[in-house]
Amino acid sequence: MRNARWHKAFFSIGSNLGDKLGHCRYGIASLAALKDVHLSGVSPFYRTAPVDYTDQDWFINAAVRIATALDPVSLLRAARSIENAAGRVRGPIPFGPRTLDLDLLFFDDAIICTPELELPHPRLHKRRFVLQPVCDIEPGFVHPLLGCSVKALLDKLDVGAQEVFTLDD
Ligand code: PH2
Ligand code: MG
Ligand code: MG
Repeated sequence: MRNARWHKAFFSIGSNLGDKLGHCRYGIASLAALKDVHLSGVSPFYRTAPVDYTDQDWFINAAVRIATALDPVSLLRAARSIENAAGRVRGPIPFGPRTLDLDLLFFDDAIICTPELELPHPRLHKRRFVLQPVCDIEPGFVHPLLGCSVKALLDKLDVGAQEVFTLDD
């Protein structure tokens, strides 16, 4: 590859159906196996209480950082194919149960707002299950719209809200 520019991106990984941990591991391994994608950071796994739609099972969540020569939309589409390969069925409940969810959070400092892709992810700054694992990888990463670090965003969340435990707890 000549003159490809390499970008930094973060994904949130989640599952609350079936073999949750297995699905998350499959998602991470499949992202790492993509052409023009290299894994540069992986968080621990967390057990997390469901948010937004609470009448569903707890999730396993994690985050990864990658270096990629892909563009954001190609990366998004590749992630959607991986979700589908993990048996993801897009049901009627917007925030409902899923075998595998790979959410593109950041792509460098890109700000994108199209029907297909919104960057940074529009809800990431309110979600402990996203911010905690991203902070495990790179606490100083700056949210390009909010202008503060992911660690500062994590510290702003209400104490006690949104239970997040490491898998060993
Ligand atoms: N994903 C959702 C909705 N709610 N809650 C937790 N704890 N973890 C998730 O990954 C999650 C959620 C929709 O994508
Ligand atoms: Mg999601
Ligand atoms: Mg998603």
